[in-house]
Amino acid sequence: MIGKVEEYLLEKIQKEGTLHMTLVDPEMTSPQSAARIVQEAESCQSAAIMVGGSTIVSTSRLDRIVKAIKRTVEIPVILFPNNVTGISRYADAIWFMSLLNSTDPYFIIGAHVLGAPLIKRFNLEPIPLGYIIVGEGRVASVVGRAIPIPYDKPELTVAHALVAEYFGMRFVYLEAGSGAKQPVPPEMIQSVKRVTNLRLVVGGGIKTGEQVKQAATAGADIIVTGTIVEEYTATDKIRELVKNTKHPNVE
Ligand code: 1GP
Repeated sequence: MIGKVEEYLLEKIQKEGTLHMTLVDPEMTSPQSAARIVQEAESCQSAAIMVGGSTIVSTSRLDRIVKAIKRTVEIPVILFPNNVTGISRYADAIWFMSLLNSTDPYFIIGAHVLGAPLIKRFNLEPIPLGYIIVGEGRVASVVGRAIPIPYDKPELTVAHALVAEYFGMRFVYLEAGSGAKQPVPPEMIQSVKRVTNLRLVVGGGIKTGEQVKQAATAGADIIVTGTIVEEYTATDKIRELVKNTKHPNVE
């Protein structure tokens, strides 16, 4: 069943075209600076806040950060879990994500079996998502034991995305890895967009308005940036990123 947050995202994509989401990594920030970043993100029209990071183990720290974010902004807060420790009762929704190119069943289905009852108990909205690590992969691929798909093999990424679609997932995420030197290439985004009907999320290494524009033009429905807003005083940067989600096909 489609919940409130997913409904909000789908409507917003329909109306506005590509969206921007701001990712907060609880290990890289304090509750105070998370609050500052998300306030700026909301004022720059970032569509939602994602909270997660590859190596989170402290759920109490995660809870503190999510609470601080919820106190500060109205836009939805969506968990981006690396493991069962990435679940917080204070968020609105959770990407219920399977790492499709992991070599370890734990990251494909195992953590999910452990986490699902908790998600139910906390009344979090699960949004089903196929997660595919490509290119450099970075820490996400080490932690998730994935074999990243090389950038020159878009057909393999398409095959994984089709699996997500046939399994009934509604979103697919092409992840280059946080801090990747080269974001997901537009050709790979295009290939996936052409073949599947899924909403397409793209992230990892996106730092400039130009890169946002390229990903949006290639067909990304949601563009996620994390590292860049930790490095800068966020407002100008986020404004630049959000502005460039609007590509020529969209008013
Ligand atoms: C990581 O795709 C996200 O999971 C964001 O990456 O930190 O490089 O923006 P960055």
